[in-house]
Amino acid sequence: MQVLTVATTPFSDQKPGTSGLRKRVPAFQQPNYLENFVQSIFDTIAAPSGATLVLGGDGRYYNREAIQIILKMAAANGFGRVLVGQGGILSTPAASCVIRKYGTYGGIILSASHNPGGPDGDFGIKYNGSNGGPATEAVTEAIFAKSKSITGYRILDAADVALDELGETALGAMTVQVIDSVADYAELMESLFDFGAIRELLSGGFRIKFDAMHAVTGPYAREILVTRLGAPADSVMNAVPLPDFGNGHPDPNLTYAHELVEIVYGKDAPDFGAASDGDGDRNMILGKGFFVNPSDSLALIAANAKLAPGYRQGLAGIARSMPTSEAADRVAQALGIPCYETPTGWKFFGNLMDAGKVTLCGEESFGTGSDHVREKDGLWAVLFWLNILASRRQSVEAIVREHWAKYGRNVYSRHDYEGIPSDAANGVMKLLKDSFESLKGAQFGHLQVKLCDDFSYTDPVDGSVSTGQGIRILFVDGSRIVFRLSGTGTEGATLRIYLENYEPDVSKHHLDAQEALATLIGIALKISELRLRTGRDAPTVIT
Ligand code: VG1
Ligand code: CO
Repeated sequence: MQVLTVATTPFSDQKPGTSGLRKRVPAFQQPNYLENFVQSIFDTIAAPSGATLVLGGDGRYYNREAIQIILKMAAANGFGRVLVGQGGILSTPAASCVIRKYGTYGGIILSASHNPGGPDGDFGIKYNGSNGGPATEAVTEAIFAKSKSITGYRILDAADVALDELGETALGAMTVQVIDSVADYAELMESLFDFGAIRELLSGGFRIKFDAMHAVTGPYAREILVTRLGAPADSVMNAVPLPDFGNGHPDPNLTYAHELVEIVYGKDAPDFGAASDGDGDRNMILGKGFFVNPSDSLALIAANAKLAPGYRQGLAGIARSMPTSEAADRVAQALGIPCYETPTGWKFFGNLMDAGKVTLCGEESFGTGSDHVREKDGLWAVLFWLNILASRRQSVEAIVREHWAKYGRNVYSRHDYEGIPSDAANGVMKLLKDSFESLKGAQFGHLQVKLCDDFSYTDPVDGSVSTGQGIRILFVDGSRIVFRLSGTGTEGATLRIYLENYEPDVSKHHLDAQEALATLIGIALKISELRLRTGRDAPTVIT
């Protein structure tokens, strides 16, 4: 078998976004497109000869083809071994778990997460370091810089490797080891949560429904919820991963997981509902006819953490992304532990976890996780909730309402305007930045603006600075409006508006979030001229 050095020229559009490089499948299918990016990763990380790499993806269209290319390139670039999930499948948190467990030189994860898949859908790739977490901003920037000057890549001229049977195959001087996609992850979950108590809860008639959305978590949920915890088989729906996710949009929110939402709000609803996204790192939690806001979920897990065996010793600290509500901050304060505010994206949590500064992390975008891996983890959050429910034996809604009564309620919502023209989105952001001076001190009814800025973050561990992370309009009473452009979309721009207001008064906790946030929503629309500039009169998704 021969190592080929293939001459190539750079593509100008390989800048990774919030979570790796995401593009339409046809973009990745261009000759040399994937190869250039992979070689840029390998050149940047400079793994020692003979190093081990983890490789897997969420099973979306082009997963198998991409894995074959990357395996042959890894062999040609001096890796000694690659651990590949069976059939090329590894959820994002499982990949993180495997990297950590076997101490590999990081891994490559193929996923466009919650974005739709299929021949015209999205594909994505990212590198995670040896701590199991997404590459830091510095590494990401270095990969991008390499991609702009690349002149060639190395690939082994070899036949495809069989990926459906467990075991080892030689690929040149490298070994490809096909591993069980679920086993290591399931074992880790069993070490963190009280499976005995959850089994008892489930055998006592507590009914659950988990929607895998035809994405990667199907096999994980079956093994853990059905086989190990004894839930009836029909507790897991859409459990077979499909390359196009059954034409769905594997994003676990109230809009795209409507099939589950209808069940949970319908007649004969189960006691607990949950869903995960394309690559298994997100989670949506529902009770009987009740939606748990992801920011509240983080706070609740923090407040109840000691109920789970893996967290009995307590939490070192909590971190949340800036747009995530401050509900977790209140719990941290009560527990006497620090709470960090980072930019959006899991890569900012890695340093804090590695330094032992935080145990739990979360984002408003249905992302929750802990230092058991270095990614957010959908099924982990589901199991944490089941552990809490098994201990407390109350309904989901009762637990949330009790939490609000104790800490006050951080009323929260996110409005997404998806697929708007980039010019219009940039215009809104520019208008807001140009308005900082005039907005400061401005009065809107009973609300007064205290401060406006474009969020910037200094990493407390390595001192690196990340600027331009979202426009914040902060009010004197603690309410907030945040405007951000998405870094994960592949078409046009997605503008996100995050709204938050603190309500200590229990008698107002019954209010619907949209109702309670109506004034802030009005202010956000007014100061951004959003309707005028985008022609949209309603958000695409409301969370
Ligand atoms: C979105 C979310 C962000 C999350 C990111 C990756 O990013 O808002 O919180 O970390 O997706 O999640 P953006 O830039 O589109 O707002 V995943 O599940 O796509 O890896
Ligand atoms: Co995801």
